[in-house]
Amino acid sequence: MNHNSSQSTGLKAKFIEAVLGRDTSGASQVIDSALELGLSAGDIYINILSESQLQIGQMYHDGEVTTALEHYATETALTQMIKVSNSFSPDKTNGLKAVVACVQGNMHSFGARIIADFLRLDGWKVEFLGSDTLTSDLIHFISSGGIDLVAISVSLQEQLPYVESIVDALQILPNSPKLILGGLCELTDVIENAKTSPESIRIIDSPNPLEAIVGARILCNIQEPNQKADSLEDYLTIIGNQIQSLRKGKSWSQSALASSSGLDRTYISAVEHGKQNLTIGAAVKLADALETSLIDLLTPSTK
Ligand code: B12
Repeated sequence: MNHNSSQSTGLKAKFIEAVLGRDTSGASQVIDSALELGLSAGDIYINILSESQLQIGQMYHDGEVTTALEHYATETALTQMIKVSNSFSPDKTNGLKAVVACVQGNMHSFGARIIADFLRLDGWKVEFLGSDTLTSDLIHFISSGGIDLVAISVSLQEQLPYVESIVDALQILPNSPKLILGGLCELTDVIENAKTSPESIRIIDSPNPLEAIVGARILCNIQEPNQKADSLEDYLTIIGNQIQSLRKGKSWSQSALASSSGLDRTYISAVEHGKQNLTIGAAVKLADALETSLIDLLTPSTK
């Protein structure tokens, strides 16, 4: 494990301990330490805040913590996210606007909030609506116009009819925004039922928020011409080239990057050749080793 990964693992444990001990200022101090240590936004969001949310949320689902404590944990993490989000700013804005919301009935707002913050850090102007948004109100909100992308989080099968209503409503809007769907629910039927064009909708079935960013960029066609990615394969090739050029910029062999990142050399070789769908953990390790931010590593076309 490299330096930053072991730091974030230690900080995650401290954050969970503070939250379970209802020590709000202790939890805040953990995130202050992460920022002072220079951890990247991606590292703090993914390895500390999301991981803690998953762990404490699972304790709630297993009956080990009360609803009150789970809600306190969620709100504490969300408060810290504001601080983290305010500590980083995008390299440049892309002039596009996104609305991020949880579909009607979905109380799992945490993941959607991460997507909202990652989009903002990727240069989007973002309106985040939080949990459980009434379908008719959401459609009305979007109909005001000027919105390029709608990102909807879905967690349970019973929410699918609402998603279908949103898909149908978006299709008939003038300048209809693109739509990305994600969350903890199987969504492929939505596209089949809606018979919408694949150019206007994309399902992201990965817990990796960076895949949401990539999907959004592809849908809204904001790659630079020489970086245009039409598919995941294209994107992996672009990322592979980016990692290789950062490595060569340090005059490192693949073995040197392997030892610095704690990853296998053959894995790095596959990544550089665009043959490996990077896990989020590996992306964080590579970004740390190459001394770049996760977002900059994975969205080279913003440079
Ligand atoms: C925390 C939690 C809760 C919290 C949510 C707090 C909050 N404000 O978010 C509370 C306690 C409210 C809750 C309630 C319930 N929960 Co719950 N919950 C969880 C838990 C433990 C973690 C979810 C989480 O925050 N993960 C961390 C975030 C960062 O990850 P994420 O949500 O997956 O989001 C990422 C991706 O999915 C993706 N993504 C998410 N949204 C979007 C949107 C777009 C556009 C894109 C591109 C990507 C994307 O990117 C995100 C960032 O990495 C999961 C267990 C699990 N393993 O996931 C269960 C889980 C999601 N819950 C579940 C259930 C069943 C429920 C309840 C029905 C339980 C109950 N009987 O009351 C209720 C439902 C409430 C409702 N109507 O929505 C099930 C869902 C199963 C399913 N899909 O069929 C899970 C999987 C638990 C389980 N193993 O059974 N839950």
